[in-house]
Order: sequence, then structure tokens, then C-alpha cells
Amino acid sequence: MLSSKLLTLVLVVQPSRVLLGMKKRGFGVGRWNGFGGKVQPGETIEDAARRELLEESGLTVDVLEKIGNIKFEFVGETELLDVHVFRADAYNGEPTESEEMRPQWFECDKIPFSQMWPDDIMWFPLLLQKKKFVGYFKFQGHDVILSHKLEEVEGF
Ligand code: 6U4
Repeated sequence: MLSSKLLTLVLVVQPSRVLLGMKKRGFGVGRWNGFGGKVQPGETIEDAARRELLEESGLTVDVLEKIGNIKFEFVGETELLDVHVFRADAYNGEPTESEEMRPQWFECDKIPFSQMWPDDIMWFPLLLQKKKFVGYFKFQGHDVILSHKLEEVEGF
């Protein structure tokens, strides 16, 4: 039986651009990604998403929309990553570099997929169209997807 670890991921999306952060350390270092991390004991998933967004990007948001849930299995690891994905369409503050992330805006037609987790290119189109989704990706190492499932859902 695989246990699972709860994680958050927040994408701040504007009509023509999306904010990503270059991960400077830890899991996924060297890749552009949304902002997020582990849910702490006693915290709701949404609270964790807000905390990690502020810690890593300097931004706060009034509304966070739950848009996706993706489970990641890594061959040889006993723990699944259970990533809860949120979208924010408005934000407060200015993106600010942190010890963990260097934020940068990308035009929606210039998203740097070759420098992102390889699953992102599959679900970003759904995120950008505000379509809710659930997914499962099985990885060999951090670069190869052995199998996956991805489907739209009505809601959570
Ligand atoms: P700390 O506690 O900062 O040392 P760290 O090991 O750096 O943790 P953390 O907490 O930043 O990891 O969490 C990893 C982040 O990467 C979460 O926001 C979820 C996200 N993530 C993990 N696998 C991903 C994948 N395949 N595709 C993706 N995001 C992923 O887009």
C-alpha cells in the first residue's frame, strides 16, 4: 500500500500571462513551477496553499479556486504525492524572490514547458481554460512518465 503526502500548487493566471517560479532548491530544483509545498499538521489544504504562495512569491490572494488534483507515483518510492492545484486570477502585492523561488511572468503562448515537470504540458491547457481535472502520473525518475491518466471533472 502506498501512503500519500499532501502538497499544494498555486498558479496565478492573468488574461495573457501566468506567474511561475524557478525552484532554487529542494524537490524540482531547476524547474519553473507554480508555488506550493507540503501541508502542515493542523492546516487546511487551502491555508497551506496561501501560506506557501506568500512564503515563496510574496503574494496574497483573496480567492483561490481549486482546479485540479494530481497524484504522482515515483517508481521505487512508497509515498504518492497528492498535489492539490489552485488557480488565482487576482493577487495582492508584487512578486518577490524568496530563498526557494524566483518568480517571473510568462506569456501564455511562451510557457517554458521544456524547463518544467513533464506532466505540466498535459494539464496546463486545462488550467488555462479553467477546466477542472484529476490526474495520475507514474514517473521513472523525475524526467520520464511511464503512464498517466488525466480527465476533466465537473467539480470537487
Ligand atoms: P521543503 O519543505 O521546502 O524542503 P521541497 O522538497 O522543496 O520542500 P516543496 O515543499 O516545495 O518541496 O514541494 C514540491 C512542490 O512541487 C509542490 O508545490 C508540488 C510540486 N510538484 C511536485 N511534483 C510535481 C510535478 N510532477 N509537476 C508539477 N508540480 C509538482 O507541476
